[in-house]
Amino acid sequence: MNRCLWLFPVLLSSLTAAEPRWSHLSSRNGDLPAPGASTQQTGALVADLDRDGADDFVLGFRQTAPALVWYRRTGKGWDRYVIEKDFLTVEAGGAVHDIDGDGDPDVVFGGDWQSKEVWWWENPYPDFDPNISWKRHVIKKGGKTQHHDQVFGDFKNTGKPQIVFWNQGAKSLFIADIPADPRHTEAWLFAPVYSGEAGEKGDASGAFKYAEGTTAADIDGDGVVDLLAGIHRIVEASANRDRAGRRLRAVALV
Ligand SMILES: [Ca+2]
Ligand SMILES: [Ca+2]
Ligand SMILES: [Ca+2]
Repeated sequence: MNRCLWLFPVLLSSLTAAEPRWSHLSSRNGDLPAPGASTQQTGALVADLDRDGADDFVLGFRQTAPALVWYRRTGKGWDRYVIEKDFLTVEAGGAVHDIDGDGDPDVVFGGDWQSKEVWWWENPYPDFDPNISWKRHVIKKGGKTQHHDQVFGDFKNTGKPQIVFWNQGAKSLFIADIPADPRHTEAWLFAPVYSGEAGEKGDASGAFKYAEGTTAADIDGDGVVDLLAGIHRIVEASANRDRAGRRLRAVALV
């Protein structure tokens, strides 16, 4: 009993210490620079793009240019850098990975219902200029529209991550290996991980009836990362590999 009594306040104090302290910062108050004129800020991605040990973040837009803005963490606040000065209709989502293997994290975003494209931007580290766009490359062009959510992970257990992205217009979740020379490969080869219904319900009016969401985690603890998407868990390829197509198997969770 004494031991329990002694542990209890220790637990309480550790829980108290772990509670985050939140501060509300707003461009309206001048805490951060305003991103741009678009009133639809679709994508948000956290990553340490300048590799200084402090997380930065990227916002995506789809009404007016610029399409992507990076908020770079500084000692005093945040500096605004334009990653994509042009107008694109960026969808919610975004992913980060060192696609070209040069040591810095590159970023991915997909187009919305008006776009058939998925893109990646080449991080120019360490030569950053707030007003010079990063070089944009095409991962997907053509086919169906809307690409709401992407994730990187070594789902095939090959030793090198792949990208998985939704293509809501195709009712499909696609997987693509990173090409050997991604800087000079426009439009990557991709294959469906899953196609069909994925529990989409839509809103009260019947609109927005599509599945979305992607994340990676080793759900079954076998050491190979699994994919969670929509309401389905997609198990890793190692156990269910099609020798020719490497298609993964979808397992409905609910
Ligand atoms: Ca940083
Ligand atoms: Ca890179
Ligand atoms: Ca697993």
